[in-house]
Amino acid sequence: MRRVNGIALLGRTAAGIGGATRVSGATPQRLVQAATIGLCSNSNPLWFNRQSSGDRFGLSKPSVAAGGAKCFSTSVAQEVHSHVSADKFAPNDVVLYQYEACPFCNKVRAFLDYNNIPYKVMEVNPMSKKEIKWSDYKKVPILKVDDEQMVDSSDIIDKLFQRINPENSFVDSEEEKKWRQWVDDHLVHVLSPNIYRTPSEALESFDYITSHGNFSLSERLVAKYGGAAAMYFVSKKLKKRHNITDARAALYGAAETWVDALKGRQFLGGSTPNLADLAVFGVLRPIRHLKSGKEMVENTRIGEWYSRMEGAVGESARVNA
Ligand SMILES: N[C@@H](CCC(=O)N[C@@H](CS)C(=O)NCC(=O)O)C(=O)O
Repeated sequence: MRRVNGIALLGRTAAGIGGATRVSGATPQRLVQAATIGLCSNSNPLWFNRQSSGDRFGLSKPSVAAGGAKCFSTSVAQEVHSHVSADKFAPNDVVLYQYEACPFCNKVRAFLDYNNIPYKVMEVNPMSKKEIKWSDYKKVPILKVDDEQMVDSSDIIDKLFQRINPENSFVDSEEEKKWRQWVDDHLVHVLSPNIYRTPSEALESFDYITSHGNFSLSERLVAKYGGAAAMYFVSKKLKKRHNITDARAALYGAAETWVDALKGRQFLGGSTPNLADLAVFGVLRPIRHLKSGKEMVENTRIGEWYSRMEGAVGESARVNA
């Protein structure tokens, strides 16, 4: 039984980086499903080194203010985003239940960070999931906004966007909608075959996942080496499932496709990022400093946009780092 749980853990762990599907058992199939999700993470060194881009929306931040845990300047981007009403959305407590390396969780974090909505992170143990036992929903991300539970990354972002912009009925443009969907349907599936492409890349990925996730010491060791070995093989199946013949070519192709979609604009949203920009940035951020992410930046034109996004998103709004 312990062994079964251990394998299930590896699958869920793998899901942290590239996956989108529930992995609750020990079968290779489930490992494959898990690995389709990819990296869910937010604490690469770069994340913490960014300059604060200010309280863009002038949102009050009661949890931060009250706890004094973190200060935000109200400078640079506030001018750009000051059209958003300051006092329409001021939750007392925002908690993100997540896996650090999960791309869907990273999408949500990119949105929260960009909008300077202070949030706490509750890192979920992928094996026991005890942190989300209170919920009927068994995946991450789950966002608790005061007493309200929100699930599914895109739904969470839609809801938050509406709360921030109550006067604008939420109609994302066809273009924005199309590229947000592309992230979920295509981009996330390209991640796992890349980050587990070779034994050393699989080990690098699991080193990242296990050092940033919620694991006991013994789970960490099993997950790191066992997971890397398992996912190296599973990633071959994933390639087939998603009709990928050359993982790097698929990643570079996706990056180039995205740059083409920008049509020379700074962001898909024009002079400021829209929800599609935030989604692409969110799912790429966990792989950015892995070998696959570095090579993607070296070998495609995505680097400039990515750097602009880092600047626009600014530092993390997480309050319990
Ligand atoms: N459509 C969901 C997908 C969420 C999802 O698949 N999350 C993965 C982690 S990246 C998960 O929780 N899998 C179930 C598990 O780990 O047991 C979303 O966008 O939030």
